[in-house]
Formats: sequence, structure tokens, C-alpha cells
Amino acid sequence: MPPEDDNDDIGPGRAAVAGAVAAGAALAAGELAASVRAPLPGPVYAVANRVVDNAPGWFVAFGKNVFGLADKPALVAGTTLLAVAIGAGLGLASRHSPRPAQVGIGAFGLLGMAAVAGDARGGWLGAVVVNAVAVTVGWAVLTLLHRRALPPARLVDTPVNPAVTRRSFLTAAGVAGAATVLAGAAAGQLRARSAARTARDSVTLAPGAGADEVAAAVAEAGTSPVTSTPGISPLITPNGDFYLIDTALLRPQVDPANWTLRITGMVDRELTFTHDDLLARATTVAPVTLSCVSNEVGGKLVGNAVWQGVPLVDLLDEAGVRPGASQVASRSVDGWTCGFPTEAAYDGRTALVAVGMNGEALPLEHGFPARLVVSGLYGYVSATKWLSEIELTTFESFDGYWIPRGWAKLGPVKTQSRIDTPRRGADVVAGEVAVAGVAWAPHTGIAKVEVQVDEGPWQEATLGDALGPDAWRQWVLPWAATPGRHNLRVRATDASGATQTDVQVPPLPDGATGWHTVPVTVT
Ligand SMILES: Nc1nc2c(c(=O)[nH]1)N[C@H]1C(S)=C(S)[C@@H](COP(=O)(O)O)O[C@H]1N2
Ligand SMILES: [Mo]
Repeated sequence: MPPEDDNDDIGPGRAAVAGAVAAGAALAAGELAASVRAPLPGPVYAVANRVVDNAPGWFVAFGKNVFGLADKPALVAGTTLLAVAIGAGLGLASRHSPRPAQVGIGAFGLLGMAAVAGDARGGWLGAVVVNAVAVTVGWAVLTLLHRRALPPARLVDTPVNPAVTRRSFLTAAGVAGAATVLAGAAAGQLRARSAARTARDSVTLAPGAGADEVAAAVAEAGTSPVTSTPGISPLITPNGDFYLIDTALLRPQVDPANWTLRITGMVDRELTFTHDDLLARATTVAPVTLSCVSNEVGGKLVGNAVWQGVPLVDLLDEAGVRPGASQVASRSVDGWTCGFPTEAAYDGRTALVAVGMNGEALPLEHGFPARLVVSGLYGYVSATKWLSEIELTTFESFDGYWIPRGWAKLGPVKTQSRIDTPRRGADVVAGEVAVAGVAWAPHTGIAKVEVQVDEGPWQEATLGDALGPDAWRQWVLPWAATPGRHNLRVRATDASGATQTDVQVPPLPDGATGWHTVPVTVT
């Protein structure tokens, strides 16, 4: 029999574990309760904020020096660890009875209440609710663990086997610990989302160069009958309808307060920009069609948005790209990477560190606070969302995320056209039918779109207004539909005179080709 069962009290190990787990559970419960109604600060955040507000200057400066941008997470982690250590101490003081730890947890609840109430985003009601939840959970966990940790001699009413109590203590402590970690993680996730949302909502974008011209062109295009064809893709894809592709299990929720963009590698001077730095710079506004290499012919993984951002070359020139830096690699806060030839940044095409999308700050899911948008390159080689680093390197020495997974190292967008209406398999009434859709060849531009009905002649469609070489173009062809089954087929020719090939290849490794073909039945 282990020595801790020799007297009536709980062994020191279990006592400390019980106190520590109870303290952790209380904090996690408080944070979770607060994060449901975020931006209400939870006890940990409130205490950490109080520390920052009241700490002497040298302490804050020390934190910034040692932890840099991570000073806030470090402070939160430090506060948590301290509270858990105090919990362990309270546990040790409660080997005979849970009373001291219960009183201690209650006292900390009052402290937390004062901190939350005193926080700028807090208030008394939230403070009471959050800390009542925290204290209740802390008490419950402590009482439960304390009881399970008691030596059998104390459990006079129930004959118990010491091995069972030992296991039941460990199980209970393990379950409570795991639940605490999960609750803490969930609270962190909710809090991050809310911090990122709040930050995004408060962004005001200064007018960017070209904004008026783009707005006028979009308005002008809107008067064309092509644009009003029922069923055609809108000229500008609304943010909420824009396709989403990323590898993240949980999409990053980036609070710009904890974010920077660094330019590193083969440059004369490494640079760091905050979100405010980027917002304060001269930006350009440009419509660019973004598409995914995985898009099947006729697929939906493509959209056209008006992006606003700092021209990539401006940032690269400021950093001073060294000779031989043949690749612009980039990295996301979630670790995702990609890269494209440096030439693409310098050949005059639209290449932005984008902060805005369709007149708003970048949506969280489309890469807030900043992402890359490079016309004419598929997203998987260029369009890093939640951009954290741009590294100048050589083409040979770095492969982005998708390259070792079988996708081509170079990802120029292949010219494509899509029939939006009528839809595949649609029942169409005989008579005049508008066949319409979009075609894109960023950054070359679309010169011509042709439609073929069955094995008939290729007929030239009417094009909507061009917003520029980077944006997709709407098109429409009036068709005198006759009863029966028909195949509608489309192909585009870009401004360099190249026509889409009819050779069908799948997306892997460098993008699908072939003519979008839509079977319809006319009655
Ligand atoms: N961080 C990150 N950025 C990313 C990706 C990703 O998986 N992670 N996917 C890329 C791919 S493959 C595409 S097609 C575009 C899609 O951008 P969207 O989701 O805004 O449409 O983002 C690119 N940027
Ligand atoms: Mo993609």
C-alpha cells in the first residue's frame, strides 16, 4: 500500500492535482462563458489586461523585448500558469478538507469579477455571470476530485477497494483536465473569431487608385443587355458567393493586433508591416478573376472580384530584391505556402497584397487581414490568404504546399469559358433562348467567345463590356431552339489570338482543358 493511504488525508500529489485541475477548469469555464458573448473579457484576459494597464513601463517593455508580438499570448499563458500553480497550492492546503480550496476559489472569483467589471469591455453583469460560472465549475470539480482522492478509511459509509478509488481519481482528473483543455481551446477560438471580426468591422479603406474608373466601368457594363441575361454569372461575384478553397481545418481568425507581414530572404533589407502600415499606403483597385487549378471545365471554383491592395512591386522594391531571387514564396499564418516566378511580379500584371475585396475589408475567410492576388496565376501558386511572410528565394530551393503533392510548379491560368444558362439537362421551351456565360483569360483578356450547337457552325457571341484584361467577360448568344436534344458548346479566344483547345485533360497537374458542353432538351 502506498504511503499516502497511511493517514486520513489526501496524498500531496493528488491534492495538488485536484487543486490545479479545479483552478484550470474554473478559468476555462469562465473564458468559455465570456467568449460566448465576446468581446466580453474572461477572467484570464481581464486579469492580464489589468496587469498590462497597471504594470510599470519597464515590465511592459521587457515583455515586448522578450516575447515581441507574442507578448499578449505570453501574458495570458503566464496568468493561466500562475492561477493553476496557486490552485495546486490551494489543493495542498486542502488535504484534510476541501474547505480551504473552496474558499480560495471563491476569493479568486471575486478578484476575477473585479477585473472583468473594471475592464473597458466588461461591466458588472457580465462580470458576475462569468465568474459565477467559473467558481461553480471550480467548486464542483474540486469537490468531486477531493472525494475521489480520499483514502478508503475516510469513506466510512461505502466499502471501497483502494485500487478502484485510485483509478477513479485518475480517471476523473483526466476527464476534467481534458474537458478543461477543450473548453479553453474552444474559448480561444471563439475569442479569436470575435477579435478578428471586431477588427475587420472597424477597418476603413482609403480610396485606392483606379477605384473611380473601376466603379464607372462596372456601372457602364451594368447597362449592357448582356449583363441582365437571366441566369448569367454576375459581372462581379459578391463576397458571400465567392468560392472558398483552403487546407485549414479551422480557418485562421486573424486579429491584426497580433499580426504582421514580413518580407524576408534574398532582399537588401527585411521589412515588417502591420495592417495599419498597409492601410496607410497607396493602394490600387483592380478587378481580377481568381480561379482554382482544381476547377473542372464548367466548374464553379472561379470568381471575379474588385480587389484593393498595395502593389506587390512597391513592397518588393522597398525591400530591394537581390539578383538571383527567382521565386516569390509566401507563407500564411496557418503554415500554408506557395510560390511563383519573381518575373510575374515585375511583368506589369496586376499583383497585389490585397486588403480589400469588393469595397470591403477582406472577409475573414478570404484571408483577412491581407492576401496575395496575382492575375493570371492559379490560387495554389499565388493567392496566399492570411499572408504572414513573403520570402524571396530561388525557384529551385523552395516548393510550395501543393508542389510535392503532384501539382505543377508553374500555375498560369488556362483560358476557359463556361455556359451558365441554360443549365445542364435543362428543359428548354422552343423559340429564342439566350445561351450565356462567362469567359476568362487573366491577364491577357478575352477577345472572342463562340458557341456551337450540336455539330453546327461556331457562332460568335456578343461580349459584355471588358473591365480590363484581368477580369472575366460575360457573353450571350441568342439561339433559335428547335425541339429535340441538343449539345451546346463554348470556346473562347484570348487577346493574343489563342483559342481554347478541345483536348480534355483533368485538373491535375496544371489545370483542366476542354470545351464546356451542356446537353439540353427542347420541347
Ligand atoms: N492560407 C491559404 N491560402 C490559400 C489556400 C490555402 O489552402 N491556404 N488555397 C489557395 C488556393 S488553392 C486558392 S484556389 C485560393 C482560393 O481563394 P478563395 O478561398 O479566397 O477563393 O486561395 C489560395 N490561398
Ligand atoms: Mo486552388
